[in-house]
Amino acid sequence: MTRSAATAAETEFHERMHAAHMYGLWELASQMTRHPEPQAIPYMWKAAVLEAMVREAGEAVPVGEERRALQLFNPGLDGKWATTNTMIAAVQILLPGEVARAHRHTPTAIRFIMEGTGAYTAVDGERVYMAPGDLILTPSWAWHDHGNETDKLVVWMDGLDIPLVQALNAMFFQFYSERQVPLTKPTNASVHLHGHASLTPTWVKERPQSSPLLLYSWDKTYQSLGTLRDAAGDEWDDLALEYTHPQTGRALLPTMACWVQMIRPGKRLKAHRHTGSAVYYAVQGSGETIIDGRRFVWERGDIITLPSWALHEHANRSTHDAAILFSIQDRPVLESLGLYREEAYSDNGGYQTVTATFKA
Ligand code: GTQ
Ligand code: FE2
Repeated sequence: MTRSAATAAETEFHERMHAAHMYGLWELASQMTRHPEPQAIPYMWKAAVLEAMVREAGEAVPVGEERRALQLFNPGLDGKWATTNTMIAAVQILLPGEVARAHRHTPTAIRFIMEGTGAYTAVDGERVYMAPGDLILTPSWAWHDHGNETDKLVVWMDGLDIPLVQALNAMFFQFYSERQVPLTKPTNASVHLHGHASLTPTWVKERPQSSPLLLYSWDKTYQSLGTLRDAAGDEWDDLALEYTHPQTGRALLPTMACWVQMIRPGKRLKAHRHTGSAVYYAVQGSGETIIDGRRFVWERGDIITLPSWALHEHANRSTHDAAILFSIQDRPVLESLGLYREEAYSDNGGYQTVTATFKA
């Protein structure tokens, strides 16, 4: 048999095999990558763009059935509803007097308040009031609506595990029969019950997978960061604190962890990489994060997405002011599946060589 005849026979066999919905492993070997090769890319949404766009949405789009939330699409993910492979981040605005209709869904949500004081999210009949820097949880399948009875707009970042829930074919969504869920608990009830550092009420027998504490106030968070100002910190993340489930000490949510980290003035942290993706929100100060050799210069209000296994290192650009990053991470998923791995970067004293600077 000639070489071209063999190739023709081979080609014909492959065509018939594909038509029968089969592929040879020899055709797929390139997908068994030596390490993760995410399709999501590192990207940054600048505060000025986010703020202008979300305000414009406030004028152009009424708050109808759906929430007025701008979903941050990762440019590497071909129009998929995703900021990382597992999570979506969004920026939501609620104008004075508005209510976002009550609903529930299996994706879990967090809100990190960017601007405005005194609006609320009601979660399963409990109103949780917002102030800048507060972290508010909406566990999977909990009824929720948002309301703003103040005379100023409120803006927050949403973080949800929507792409993960979609990949698992576990999406459920319902509107509530009325616009808002009747209140059945006092305001901030979860804070009164569970918001006592290291003191957990013994009579509460439920151990929900998501934290029963729905509000982590900026006051307490900032105070903790301040108290730790002279602590050792971490070589890669400096003063990084994980928000914890008050009963178990574990991640806040089964699918997402939340961190807040202070990078002290003048600090340049070392590079590392790990499985799992993250979305950062710059709460305060200014700094830079080098991701796979590219410099992302950030300031207050910017949002940055970090794909799995990307090398990254953070630095504070100021020598006198602290910089603070809030982040959501899918690490609990990787950990519970035995897929979490991390690796310190050891070349060049632990610092990457910068080859480019990010521009949107
Ligand atoms: O505010 O409940 O960005 O259900 C996406 C889905 C926000 C919300 C989002 C949601 C919400
Ligand atoms: Fe929702």
